[in-house]
Amino acid sequence: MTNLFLDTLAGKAVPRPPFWFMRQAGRYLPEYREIRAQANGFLDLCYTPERAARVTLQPIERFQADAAILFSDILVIPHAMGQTVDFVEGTGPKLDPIQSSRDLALLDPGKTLEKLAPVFETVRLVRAGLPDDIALIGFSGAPWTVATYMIEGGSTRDFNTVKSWAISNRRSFAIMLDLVVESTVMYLKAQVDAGAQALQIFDTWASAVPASDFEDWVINPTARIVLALKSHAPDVPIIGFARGIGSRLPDYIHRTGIDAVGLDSSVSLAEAANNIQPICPVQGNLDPAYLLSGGVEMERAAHEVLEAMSGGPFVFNLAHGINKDTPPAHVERLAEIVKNWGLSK
Ligand code: 1CP
Repeated sequence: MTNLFLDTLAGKAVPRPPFWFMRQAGRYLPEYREIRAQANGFLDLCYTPERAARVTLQPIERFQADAAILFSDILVIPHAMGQTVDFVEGTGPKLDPIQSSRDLALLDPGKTLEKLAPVFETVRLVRAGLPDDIALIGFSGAPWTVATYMIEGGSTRDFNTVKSWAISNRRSFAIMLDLVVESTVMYLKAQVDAGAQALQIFDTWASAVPASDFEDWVINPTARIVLALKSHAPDVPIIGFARGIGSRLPDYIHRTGIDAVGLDSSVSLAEAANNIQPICPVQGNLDPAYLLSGGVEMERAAHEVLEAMSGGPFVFNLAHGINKDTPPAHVERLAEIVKNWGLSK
């Protein structure tokens, strides 16, 4: 049975590039909003396997992506370690921020598997509901990105709180990254055991890290997760997505040990084809603003990405998550463009 997504990540030749879209399950879909409204909050949706499995499968039913991504969130890790995490309607995540080594001492990765058991059940339900030619992707946040929420207490624009805390409390910050690594390794291994066939590690805020701390805060924690997963499940490919790191990409790929890399839209197609694709399979990188706009501009931009990247191992995706105001018809049209790619040649 061919599986375009897994074959591509394994470096095999495929008839057309596989595709999926970051945040393909979510608020832009009316069928998502319907299930979301039945849940008692966002975390309740993540922890109710039947509902989480249904929203994972919704984009597959609507536009037949080549991969489904588990419906969960990167912030279930601090939640599983005992931090208070809440998703406030309209304002995003709110956490009781970690401010001292005393707060840190309260975090316990030991309950990760027990607390996240419903997520693993979601993975089993989704895998059972998917045909063999559609892959199931598991995921986590990278330790740096998860730590930004744990210390800032939510989303931030400037990262001043987390960065100054990390700089003034280097030992405590290293301990905190260790705790996140430990919990994340258990979380990802259990996703694989339940049926995830590939993993993506989201380092959405990697660009905020100073070059002098990049090794300690981004490379090393990610490399430790990759190494642990490779000893557990050597054949499960790991995609690293460190947003906005530009010229640091080759170093990030080589030194973390990831199998494939997600690219944001600041990476030009020439740069991707000439300098990144020779290192490993790439995934990306249509800016979601083109998907939001739709029409001929979206078609042209999508064809440009396909044309530039199809010479090597390539998974078509967006440069970051789908905007919540995106018309589902635009997403269906984009899926059609990728599926028809190559047929007319
Ligand atoms: O109420 C809702 O429905 C909330 C919206 C929502 C959704 C649909 C949140 C809250 N999380 C999710 C699901 C989600 N989150 C997925 C699942 C599947 C899919 O992609 O279809 C994934 C992979 C994530 C990952 C995630 N969560 C990231 C990394 C990827 C990215 O988008 O950069 C981050 C940073 C988060 C944190 C988060 N979760 C939710 C919000 C509003 C935020 C904050 C984002 C921010 O700070 O800007």
